[in-house]
Amino acid sequence: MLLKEHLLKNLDKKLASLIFEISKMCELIRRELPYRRGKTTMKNMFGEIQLVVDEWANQFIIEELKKTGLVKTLVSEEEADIVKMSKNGIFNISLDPLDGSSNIESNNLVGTIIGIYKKDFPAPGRNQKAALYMLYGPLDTLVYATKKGVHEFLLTNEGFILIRENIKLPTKGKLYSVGGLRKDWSSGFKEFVEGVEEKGYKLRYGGSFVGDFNQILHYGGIFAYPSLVNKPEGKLRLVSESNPISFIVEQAGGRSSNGKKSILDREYKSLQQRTPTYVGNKDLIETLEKTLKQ
Ligand code: FDP
Repeated sequence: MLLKEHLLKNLDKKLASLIFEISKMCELIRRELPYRRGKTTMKNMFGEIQLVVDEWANQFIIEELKKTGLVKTLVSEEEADIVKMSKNGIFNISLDPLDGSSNIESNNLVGTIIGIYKKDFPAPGRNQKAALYMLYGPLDTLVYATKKGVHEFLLTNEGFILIRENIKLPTKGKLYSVGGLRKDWSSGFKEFVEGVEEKGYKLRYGGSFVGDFNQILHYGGIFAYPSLVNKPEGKLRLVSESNPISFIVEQAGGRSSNGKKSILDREYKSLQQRTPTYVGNKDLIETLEKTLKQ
């Protein structure tokens, strides 16, 4: 089944149309990746040097979304403020145009992450109507989630075709994928990681949130970019990165946490806010929360 048919069968027309338009943008980003290489001289609001492709993908998605007339406002990792889109738009969008940019040079996994809301920003992630990511990898896949389930599509010459419907995390996970330097982890987090190592979970960390989470969705386990001693909120951006992935993992029967509660229930004051991010199988997240509390 093609993505368009799947969307129209399961969602209301406007949400279906928005997700389909986004999938076309991701397809074009995929095609442009080889031609948009190198660094700009600009920094984003997090002080990170923007790559040509980051900058381009950000502008491209914003312009294309404006054309749909469906989007009222947008927040992006590459924009300091809320971007006003179409007056009559009904959706608000969070965007990470190219997640895992440090993987571009070495040709490892990267992706695009999007959260879709009807509520205006600032809105906790729980208010998302849908979330999706596109993984630019050996295969290009798009995973979208609504409250009706999580589905995966493969980009082919015929378009995006359904390869997995109603994805649920495997009951018993296999992997752990953990960012940050071990010396900067809290003692509770070190203890948790030692525990999963003892239980035989295998370490697989690639340095792109989309890629690292995608393997947890398929094989089960936990992804963590933890709170660090000198950076208590960790690295990942709450609005553009952690909220959409948390929505997807929870719809797939897993859990998200900032160490204390679901990331989706975090209130926030600034678009720049970061959050410790733990996503994966419920049992592991529960053990982690208990260990961190001690
Ligand atoms: P990147 O800096 O390459 O854009 O938040 C962005 C992110 O990648 C995530 O995709 C990834 O999980 C994490 O940062 C990687 O950080 P480390 O380089 O510290 O491992």
